[in-house]
Amino acid sequence: MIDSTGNTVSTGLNVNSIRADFPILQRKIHGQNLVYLDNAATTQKPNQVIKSLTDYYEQTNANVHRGVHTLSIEATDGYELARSKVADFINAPRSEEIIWTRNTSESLNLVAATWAENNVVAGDNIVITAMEHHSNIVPWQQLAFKKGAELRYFAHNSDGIIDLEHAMTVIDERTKILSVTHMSNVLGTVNPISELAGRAHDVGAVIMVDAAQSVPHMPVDVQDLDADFLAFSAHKMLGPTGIGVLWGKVSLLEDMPPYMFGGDMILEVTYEDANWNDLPYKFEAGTPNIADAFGTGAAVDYLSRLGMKNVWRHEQDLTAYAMERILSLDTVKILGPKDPSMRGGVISFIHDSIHPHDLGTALDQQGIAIRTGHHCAMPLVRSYDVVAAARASFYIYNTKSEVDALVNGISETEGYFNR
Ligand code: C6P
Repeated sequence: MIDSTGNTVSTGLNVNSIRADFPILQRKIHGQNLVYLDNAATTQKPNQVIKSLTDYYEQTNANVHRGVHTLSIEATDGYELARSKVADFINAPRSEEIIWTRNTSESLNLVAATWAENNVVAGDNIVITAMEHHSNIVPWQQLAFKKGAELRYFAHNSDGIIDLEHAMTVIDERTKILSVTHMSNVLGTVNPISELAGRAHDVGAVIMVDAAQSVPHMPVDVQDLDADFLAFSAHKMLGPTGIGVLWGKVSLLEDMPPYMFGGDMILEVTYEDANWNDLPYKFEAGTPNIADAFGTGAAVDYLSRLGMKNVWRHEQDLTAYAMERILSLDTVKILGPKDPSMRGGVISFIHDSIHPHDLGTALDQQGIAIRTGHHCAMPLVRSYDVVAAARASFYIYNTKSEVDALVNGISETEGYFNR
């Protein structure tokens, strides 16, 4: 329910007060109020996150794990505190299971280049869905080529719902790893990770979850999911760019070789050889992204204060409203589940006569930011017999009046093209 000022009251978020935390939402684009609907690509940053970065550089800046001086100790404490906040946020049993990476893509590559490199042999198979982002396809393709392994896909129906029966048969005794998106960045589908994890574990495989689109938007509990590895990016959850997370079970991480070599990831180096530091440092070679870890901690604090259940409810509410409004146009087809309760706040759509890039450009003239293109999921988008789609994606600061602006913007664009 929305009150007279545009607040979503029933979902527990005070959207007006949230919006006041985001300076960029005051911007005008081509003289219009910014309507930012490209949150699946990256989210905007609240003052609290921006301030944590300036505070860090103004008050704390020093290298971590290296100094005995006050600044270095404070930087180390803050860097490790952020790690433990992230661990709590996804209910990881131990903070040393949180590895800082650059982003989801690097987290996925890390597992392909270390765990899978060590465990996949010729004749094995790697299983993914047909709705993956390129970052969860290409590393596995390359590994399969290198190892003589097979890359298998399991199907989904035309509504973007996974065919679990098919998945159960595609995953077999030669499956070593299953790597699945928790929520599709194109279809919005939320996939049944625990069921897939059960099947993976039954055949002795591990399951990696691409949580780039889920951790920012819904409560995610790695233990409930029964996952083995999970990857996400801070920039999609109010945090800075350039930092991401790999979570892995300690027993798996312990057995994996390092991904990169250098300072901080070693215990001892001689002229002849070296051995590796304890977790998580074994995977964090060189000076890490300290400032952005502070920023990620601030982003986690912000989301935790709102409550992830409330965040999810707000987005579901907005998604249901947006689907109804967009479909009322009759000129637009929405990809993904028809039932809004089966999806997150990502709506990809195709107009029957306006190319997505033209639509995106026309909407930008009205201050509305959406994404257009293949959304880094080329095989999936092409499977719908198109090369591009338009996509609106929501976050905590979006309102129903912004959805109205989008729908009016599409109508206006239709008027312009049909003139
Ligand atoms: N999707 C989008 O507009 P990085 O770029 O490493 O932070 O995240 C990669 C990634 C992996 N998996 C999924 C499901 C994703 O959605 C993304 C990023 C953005 O849809 C940018 S392409």
